[in-house]
Amino acid sequence: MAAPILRCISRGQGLGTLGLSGVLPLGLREAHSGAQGLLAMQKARGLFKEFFPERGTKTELPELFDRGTAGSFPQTIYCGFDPTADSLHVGHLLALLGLFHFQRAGHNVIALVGGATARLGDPSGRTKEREALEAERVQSNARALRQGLKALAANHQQLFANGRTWGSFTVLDNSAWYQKQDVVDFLAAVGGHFRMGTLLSRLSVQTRLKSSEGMSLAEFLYQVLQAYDFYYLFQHYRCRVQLGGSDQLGNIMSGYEFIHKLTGEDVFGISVPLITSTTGAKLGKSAGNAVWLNRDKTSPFELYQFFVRQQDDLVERYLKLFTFLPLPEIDHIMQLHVKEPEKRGPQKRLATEVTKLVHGQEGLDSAKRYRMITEGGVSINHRQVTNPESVLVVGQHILKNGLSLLKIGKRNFYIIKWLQL
Ligand code: YSA
Repeated sequence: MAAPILRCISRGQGLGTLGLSGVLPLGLREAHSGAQGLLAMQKARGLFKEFFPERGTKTELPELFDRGTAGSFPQTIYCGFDPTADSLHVGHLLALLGLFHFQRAGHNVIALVGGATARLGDPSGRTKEREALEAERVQSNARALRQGLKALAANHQQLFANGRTWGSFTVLDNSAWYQKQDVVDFLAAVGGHFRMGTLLSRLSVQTRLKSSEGMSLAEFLYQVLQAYDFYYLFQHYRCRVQLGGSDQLGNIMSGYEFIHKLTGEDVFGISVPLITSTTGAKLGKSAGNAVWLNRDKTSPFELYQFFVRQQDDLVERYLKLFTFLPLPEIDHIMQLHVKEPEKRGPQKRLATEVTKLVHGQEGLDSAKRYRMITEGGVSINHRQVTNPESVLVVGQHILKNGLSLLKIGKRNFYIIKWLQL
């Protein structure tokens, strides 16, 4: 690495005075006026679960994000995603939504692809070691994840920004700073700042050490790399907050301790709750129950169906977590649901909002077309077609005279004339 590994900002040097300039744009005033700040609002939605370190979360952390208090605006927040597969999934989406909320409030966010960390495998929340991934595989997965993150951020901007000024969305890959890293230099500079007792005390490590399989050194060192990333982003991007699922808290704490030791500065961690399946397993690749965001792996229709099938007891929570709908509107949707539960209004709204965010209007339209077919809303030549993938058969769907009679819904009839058969 060309840059020095540790560039120490002297203890006590404040980062809290980056300057509050300009007038609050209208969109932000709308979103953040009133007594409730950004963090309190997201806590009320159930999106932000834990804040770290405890002692800073009553005053310092909220003040970082709310204009007019501490005066350090905008902040930079990051969340990491390891490319262990070639697509993001619904669990990742929740962490990404956490970043989007900060971006909407005018802060700069970084989605960090773990092109280096994925080679080691994060032991957090795992009972078994990850299958080792070859470098080329990780590289191509990382490329796919970077694309996926950028596409989602672009959809988000296009669908919701409405000319408002938001913070930036930057995609980075930690292989950029580990690729040329000399291992001896790294261990000599960084290793001395970590205490074995603290590293060993992490739940992720304890769980694995107690398992029959034990834990590899590569996995054990994972938290050191994630801690160093936080430090790197703190130094280069003034990033003071790391966001992640609850399973990431141990790794985030390691980053906090490392940065605090070196610089005397406080940084913070925020967690989002883990989305689980009906059996309680964390939704993701490891449990084999991932709902992917890449349409080649999970089609827009399947994504829509995943959300439309959610039970009544979860749907309100998911509307708060996975959509940007204001809380009063969600209340209203739920009140209507009590009167007409058979319409599954909240489920349809949830599925619509998420599918549109992930796949855009075109993806949502395609999901709805598929849904209409599978629900028996389409017939060709008076025969219902319920498989959207079914092939048009000459003589059955296309009559000898080159015509088809298409019926969509109850009232829409079309005569199709095929020019070439
Ligand atoms: C983080 C920071 C770094 O500097 C470097 C790498 C990382 C990646 C991190 N250690 C990790 O392995 N994350 S992950 O790829 O497994 O998931 C990405 C994010 O989505 C994490 O914050 C994770 O907690 C979250 N996530 C995954 N499945 C989830 C979920 N959040 C909610 N519900 C789920 N089912």
